Amino acid sequence: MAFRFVEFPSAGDELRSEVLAGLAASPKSIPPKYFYDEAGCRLFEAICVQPEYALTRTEQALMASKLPEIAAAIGAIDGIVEPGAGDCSKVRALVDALHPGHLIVLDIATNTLAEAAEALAGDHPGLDVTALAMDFVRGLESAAPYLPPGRRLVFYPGSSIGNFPPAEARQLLERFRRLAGEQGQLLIGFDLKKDPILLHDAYNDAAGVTAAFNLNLLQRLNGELEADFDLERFRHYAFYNPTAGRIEMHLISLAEQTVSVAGQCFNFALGEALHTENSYKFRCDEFSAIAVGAGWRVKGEWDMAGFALQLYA
Ligand code: AVI
Repeated sequence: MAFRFVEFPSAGDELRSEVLAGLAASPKSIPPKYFYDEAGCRLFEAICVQPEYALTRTEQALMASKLPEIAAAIGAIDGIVEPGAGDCSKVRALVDALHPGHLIVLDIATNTLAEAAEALAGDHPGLDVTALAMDFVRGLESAAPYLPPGRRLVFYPGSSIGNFPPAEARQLLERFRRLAGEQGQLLIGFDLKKDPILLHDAYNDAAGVTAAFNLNLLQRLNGELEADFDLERFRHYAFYNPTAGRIEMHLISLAEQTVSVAGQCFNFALGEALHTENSYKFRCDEFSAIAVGAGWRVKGEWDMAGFALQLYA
């Protein structure tokens, strides 16, 4: 088996500076990429199987039912690159259908990525697997030396693109364009606009897993930044904002309180919101306008029950 693991300089300093800047801002916010420590990765996997969170199941069903058609539309490729691959579960079916020689997976969740990519390499003896532990939003261009020559497919499933505001989503798609290269393609999944009650319920599951995922961010800061957040004094609050076309997730302070983070004090008023995530929802034409603006050309489109996959060249 061919497997290599490269860890880029620790994201620890960025966690500190970005969290302190976000808590000092008004309104307060923390980037959603910091949800994914080990506990956060496990909670996200649990979200994906909640009955209310149809996104992952629907994407899997769409991939499973349309895979031969999607693979035919993609054609022969030399390598797949998956930014934000996490536990590498989504790319397996594509690898089996497309038989690329190379797979490059990138993620900020170092341990989850390393274990999953090594297991995937073990299951595919002919595949050359490279796992790059990095914050790809900052360091995507550092992946260049590890890319195989030839026809590359960038795979970005799971509606992760929805976690970026539209202007940043467009910039990221431009960077994917450069990453893919001349003969490159992009297969991307995104959640569609739908009944707002369904969207609301997906981020307010009855078992409270999304609430635990949101609150785990504070737990992480307690452990990694010597913070003293009292999780009992913050409430998970998520809602669909139809004007902005996005789910917003917040942690609402249930009291007037002062929290210490990395030696600095931050005051929270009663009812004050700490904004932790946006999850944009699109119509197919809205999304393709962003991708075309980023230099891509639509090559294929498949959708099912409120979720879409688009192929670009
Ligand atoms: C990773 N991302 C696409 C998920 C989403 O739906 O925006 C993250 C998530 N947040 C709460 N539930 C799931």
